[in-house]
Amino acid sequence: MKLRKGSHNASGLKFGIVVAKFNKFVTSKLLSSCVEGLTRHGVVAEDIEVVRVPGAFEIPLVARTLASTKRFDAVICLGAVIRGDTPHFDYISAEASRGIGQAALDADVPVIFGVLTTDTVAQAIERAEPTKLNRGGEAAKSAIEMATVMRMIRSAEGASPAGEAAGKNGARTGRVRRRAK
Ligand code: INI
Repeated sequence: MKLRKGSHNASGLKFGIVVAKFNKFVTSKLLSSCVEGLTRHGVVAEDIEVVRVPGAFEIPLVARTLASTKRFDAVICLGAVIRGDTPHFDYISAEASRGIGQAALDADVPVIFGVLTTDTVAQAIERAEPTKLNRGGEAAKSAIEMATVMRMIRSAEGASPAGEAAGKNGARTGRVRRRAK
């Protein structure tokens, strides 16, 4: 049996982040924790590209476009949808989650769902707080894990026992070279 899992060594990896401006008092915290999480694991600032969009509803298109460029090892989506008195919440959160999942499948690149969907403002703040649940940092970790495991399972090196020993945790050594079409 072979067990494959991603690592937390992200040096040399590139990430795109799509962040919604709506509920910025929450999403700005998600963004700073996410960037902090990436850099803590070895990502340099030049390898992070942030795109701001109006709200969570707009995230999927930009996420898919970024991911389709193949310039990134993973794309991270950050937003905060907070329930109000109308069904608006349901439409936006459903479209954001469906579209973000679809973006990953369409582009064949990990796209991480870091969009909070909460009943109250207090719940959103709690989940964005760096010292508490910190979903921005969690999204960064998931992105690194997915980026490294995807490299590993795609690389010929990583797929052989010899490569497993040589290519540490699917980081740079396991890079996939895409053939020109
Ligand atoms: N966008 C959010 O990101 N969070 C919300 O809570 C929200 N609410 O509640 O309305 C929200 N609405 C804006 C939406 O995402 C679009 O930007 C807008 O509908 C324009 O397409």
